[in-house]
Amino acid sequence: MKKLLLTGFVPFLDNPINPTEEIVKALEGQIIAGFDVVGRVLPVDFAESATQCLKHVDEVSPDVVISLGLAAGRSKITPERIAINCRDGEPDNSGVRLQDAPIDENGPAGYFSTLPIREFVNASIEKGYPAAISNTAGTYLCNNVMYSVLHKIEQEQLPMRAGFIHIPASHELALQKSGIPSWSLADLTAAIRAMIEELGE
Ligand code: PCA
Repeated sequence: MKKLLLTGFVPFLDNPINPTEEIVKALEGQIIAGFDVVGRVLPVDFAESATQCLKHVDEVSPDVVISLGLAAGRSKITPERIAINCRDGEPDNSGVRLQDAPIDENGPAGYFSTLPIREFVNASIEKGYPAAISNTAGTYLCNNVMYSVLHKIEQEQLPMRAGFIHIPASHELALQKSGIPSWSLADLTAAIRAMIEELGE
């Protein structure tokens, strides 16, 4: 059976909950659109996140990699269009802060997602879950993981599609922060499921 590696992240910065971790646990082990969903949760750590994710890619040998990240403040589910060769921003969970640091000194400037992001957005909207393509995955750990997976696929010429989806806060998380849009965990999970179903079309 075809395999789909679905990754999420642990809590980070001022987010005591990361709904991506819960979505991964909810969908792990399910068969969606003919894909056996293998779930893994990644640390928020510049030295570890990508290394661990690439190890999971090697171990699972999936046909598709979908990585999820929290973008607290966004109101829609947003498949990312591009990952850039840059690490910058807030400190990670180990307190490491990087500025203007390339992910790979010899790597290209960026990689486009190889997931069908327009179809993902349309499938989500059709089911009533607001979605839009995002043109920036930022420069923090999410971008780092997306770039690193696509770089590995390109370098090793792996027959694998990969990309990243940022999600809004869950209600549970929004209760602990103020003034951010939020969705129920059930709706967040259903929107991701709708996108995975689209892979079977
Ligand atoms: N979101 C962060 C890192 C972990 C996560 O869930 C990001 O957007 O980079």
